Amino acid sequence: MTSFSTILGGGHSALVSFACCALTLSAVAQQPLKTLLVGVDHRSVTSLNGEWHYLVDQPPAKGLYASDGKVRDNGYALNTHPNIDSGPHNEEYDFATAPTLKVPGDWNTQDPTLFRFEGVVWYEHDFNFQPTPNTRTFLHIGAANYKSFVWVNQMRICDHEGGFTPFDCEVTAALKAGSNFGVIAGDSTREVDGIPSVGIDWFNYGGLTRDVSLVTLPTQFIDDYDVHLKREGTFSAANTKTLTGYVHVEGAPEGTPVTLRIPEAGVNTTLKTDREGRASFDLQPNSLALWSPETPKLYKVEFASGQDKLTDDIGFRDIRVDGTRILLNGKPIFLQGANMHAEAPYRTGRACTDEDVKNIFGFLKDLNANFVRLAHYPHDERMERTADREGIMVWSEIPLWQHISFDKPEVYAKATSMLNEMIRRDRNKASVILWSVSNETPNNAVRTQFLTNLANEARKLDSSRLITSALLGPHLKGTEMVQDDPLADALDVVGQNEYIGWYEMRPEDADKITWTLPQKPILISEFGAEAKQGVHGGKDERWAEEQQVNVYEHQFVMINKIPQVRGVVPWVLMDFRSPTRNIPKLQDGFNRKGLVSEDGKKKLAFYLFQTSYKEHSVGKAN
Ligand code: GCB
Repeated sequence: MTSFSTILGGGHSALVSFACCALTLSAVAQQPLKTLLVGVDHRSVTSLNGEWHYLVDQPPAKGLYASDGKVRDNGYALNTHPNIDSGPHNEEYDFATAPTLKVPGDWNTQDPTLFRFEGVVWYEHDFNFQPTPNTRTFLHIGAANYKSFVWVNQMRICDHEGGFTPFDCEVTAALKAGSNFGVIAGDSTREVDGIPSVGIDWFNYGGLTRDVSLVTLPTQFIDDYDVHLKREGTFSAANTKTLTGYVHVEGAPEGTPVTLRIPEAGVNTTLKTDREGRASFDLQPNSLALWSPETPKLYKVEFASGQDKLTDDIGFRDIRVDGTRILLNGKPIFLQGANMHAEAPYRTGRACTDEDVKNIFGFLKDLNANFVRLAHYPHDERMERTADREGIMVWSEIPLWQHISFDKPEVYAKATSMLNEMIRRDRNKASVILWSVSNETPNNAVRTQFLTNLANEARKLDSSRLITSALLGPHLKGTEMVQDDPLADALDVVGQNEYIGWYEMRPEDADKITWTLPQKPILISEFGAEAKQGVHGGKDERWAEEQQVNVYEHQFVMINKIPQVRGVVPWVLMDFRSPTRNIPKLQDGFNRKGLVSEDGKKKLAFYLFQTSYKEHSVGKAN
């Protein structure tokens, strides 16, 4: 069997650990597997979404943690029904009569008493299951913030750390015919050595925030694949004739056949797995229509091996840097974008439904955007799927935000795990053009080494995309800005965040500022000002929509003078909840730099961008 560390990289085991000891392994034919199944949303699964009973385990969370900090397998995890009316007295909890939360969904916006709760909440769900011989079943969790501990029928199945990426834990041995139950303890406590660390400018929504399902597969199954346009030294029509990649079949002996078909491109080929279960290929399709924002063409790609089959929708395109230009399919592009947190429009809470994603893309399309930075962590997979279909290019980032413990090897292991999980989930999405390793980190040698290693790790995992990070600073010297952060050397595209006109100086000062920036493509990855929707006033009146417009107008003057700017990404598309935004009546717990309010009302600055993007009046592709 392929070891887990082979599948997801050595660091991953630090994040997802498999609680083998609680299982009766003698009853299990194969070692249970923890993995990350690619394309789960294109498989037929048993959804476990819906109502889950929940119990709050207030700090110090004695239901979950023993006094030595170890996770207890003999507490709430057992889901025993307590003796409430008669002795002997035992643990005082009962899932059966507990209220329910909707999964997927954060707990904060579903129970008013949990609005600001950061800690441990237990989830329990009863479900029916009929095992099928010669299959393996996985519990798929789209994301759970921040740590998860999983039991099925009292057996500890797996743990996971990281709030924004999926994981799959094998439950074959734990399931039985008929009624079953799953118990998941979620701990959203912020930790200094977590990623992110304790200080964040977004709401720390806790819980099972994305889809949960059971995925039943044949004993040998396709768990990972990568199909992309081969990247030649230069881009030309002659150089776009090869698709390259691999299909990985878990549990497959060497020589196992794998069929790869792309009917529309005339591909129908049988590959063979190697000793690792991986079937690599280079193949020549009929001429391909390349994916682009104007023509977001997706092909049906069919994979089959033994009893397993799966069809995905995949686009093919080439993205590269040439000097200070970004080329998509050989053509220089300018990214007209917006930043977005995974905040649900209108209803608030963590975005996780088709409706949330539809609303977000509605704003982007209306803005005439061709690009979105999904800040500051991987979002729901629906976002990339929609971006693929709608022709919106994507920046995807791990939650390595400002200060984290760069000096700790275990934190590096967590970062590589999150990077692995992000890339593995989305490497087949044509819309994703940039992997970001971090946002606004302090400029020092330890940090630079950490992030340079991480950028190289990202390249090793995926050599077909561009690597970026959002840098902060430098501070203004007179009217001059000189960005000399050495981290830029490790990046293909440099993100520059700056808030001239809001956190520093006056809006009109931007007109006179000159920038010295690396000779690489630059994205102005954050800029903006707060405005409360509906507040009107003079152009210098803080919190007025007119002032936000004024800041952006002066920013445009400045940006248009920087030759290597290849994209603008205002902060931020929509107002979002943040624990640090506490000015009553203006912020009320929201960061108000949105072009749209959280209830979907457009501010004046939205229309400024809409027009500028329509007329392509900010920035140049060349
Ligand atoms: C930043 C951060 C972002 C904040 C934003 C702000 O530089 O990258 O996460 O939310 O500024 O509004 O201050």
